Amino acid sequence: MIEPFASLINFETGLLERYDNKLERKLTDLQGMFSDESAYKEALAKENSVLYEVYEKEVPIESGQLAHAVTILHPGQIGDEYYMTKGHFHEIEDTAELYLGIQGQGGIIMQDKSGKTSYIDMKPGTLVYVSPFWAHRTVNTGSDIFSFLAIYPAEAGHDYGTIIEKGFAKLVVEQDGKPTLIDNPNFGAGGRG
Ligand code: M6P
Ligand code: ZN
Repeated sequence: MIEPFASLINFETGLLERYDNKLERKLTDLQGMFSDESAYKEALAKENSVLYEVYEKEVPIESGQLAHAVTILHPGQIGDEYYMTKGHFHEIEDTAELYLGIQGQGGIIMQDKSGKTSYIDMKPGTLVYVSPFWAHRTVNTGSDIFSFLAIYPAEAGHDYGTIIEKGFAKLVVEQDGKPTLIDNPNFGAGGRG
């Protein structure tokens, strides 16, 4: 049993205050995931930049508990592709997740096991229901930080392997100054994207 508790999302800064754990994901953590390999290498040669940070409250990892975290995704691109999270299915596949946009402009790409995708634009207040069995990855399509809250069953777990192997069927890229979805030419064929 844990006692009820509260943390605080600062709507001015988009940050979670009074978090327990912080996770940083850098360019090297997304090796092989961006479509434009030479743009990736060029960016990495300059700096192993932090792409996003995940601030989470700690709850017991057991059935009935709700994990929750605020992710700050930095603005930027690798080639035409926006900075993004790794993306994952849940290990316990039949678990859903809620995403709430807090600050900035972004989007979420979701994909089921057959490769069917769904893309939803996110701004502060957008509440996305990520259905069970759907992988999910967020992108920052703005020029400032994109911050969002995620709430999910604590025991759900992260399956990154399927995404590393197959990628997402669509890439979110900037075209004519706008976020655009294009087919991932490498989908299913050993990753990238
Ligand atoms: C959200 C949640 C977390 C996830 C994080 C970063 O906060 O879905 O579970 O870890 O985004 O996404 P990823 O794990 O795909 O890098
Ligand atoms: Zn998830």
